[in-house]
Amino acid sequence: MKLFFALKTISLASQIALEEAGADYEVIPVDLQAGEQRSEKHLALNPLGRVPVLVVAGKSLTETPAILSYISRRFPESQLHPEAEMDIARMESFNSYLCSTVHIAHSHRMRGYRWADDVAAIESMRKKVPQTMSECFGLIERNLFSGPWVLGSRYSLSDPYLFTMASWLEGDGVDIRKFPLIQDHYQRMSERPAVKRAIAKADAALGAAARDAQL
Ligand SMILES: N[C@@H](CCC(=O)N[C@@H](CS)C(=O)NCC(=O)O)C(=O)O
Repeated sequence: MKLFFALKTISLASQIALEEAGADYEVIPVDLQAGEQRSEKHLALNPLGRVPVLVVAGKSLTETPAILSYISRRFPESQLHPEAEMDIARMESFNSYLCSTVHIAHSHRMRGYRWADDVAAIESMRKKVPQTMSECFGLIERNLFSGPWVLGSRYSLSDPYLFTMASWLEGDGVDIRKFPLIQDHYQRMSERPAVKRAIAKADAALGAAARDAQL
């Protein structure tokens, strides 16, 4: 398996899940700043021009909820997927909220050009990000998060997904301390060996890519 990723993006959630599952995979950096996501080569993998892309036996999988779900089913022993139907539905509901609402709110900071051409409109969208991200995380803290993990006592795919988005809060102008449950979750996630391994592996791949670029 090959995971096409970029630093500080949602691809970290899939990478943590691969680490939790003990999967054998390779990470391949995509340079978003240089626009590599819009290269012919990357568009052949993901016509949307985004990361992550998980390539399995030559086939591309895109969209974080689907990639996470694939990893949990491919590695059932990892227990990343709950057994009870209602827990599975709650996990999917949470992950859908992150994908369809929280990620979009965050994207208004750097990708406002997707929704408007007018410079003032783009700036107005950017300015609203601290408010919309605070509202999203407020809802998670009050209504969606059971604790100590998203679903309660059971660690699941929702945890690396939430952790990755919580890592964006500072850059989005939101103080994580406003959300004590999420702050505690973020801290505990940071200490998980799978999270440390994922970050180290991504850093090493970027180091290698930077070295290759200099050759
Ligand atoms: N719905 C997709 C969103 C993927 C996405 O937007 N990824 C961002 C990074 S967080 C990206 O690749 N952006 C590059 C661009 O917009 O040019 C998912 O959940 O995987």
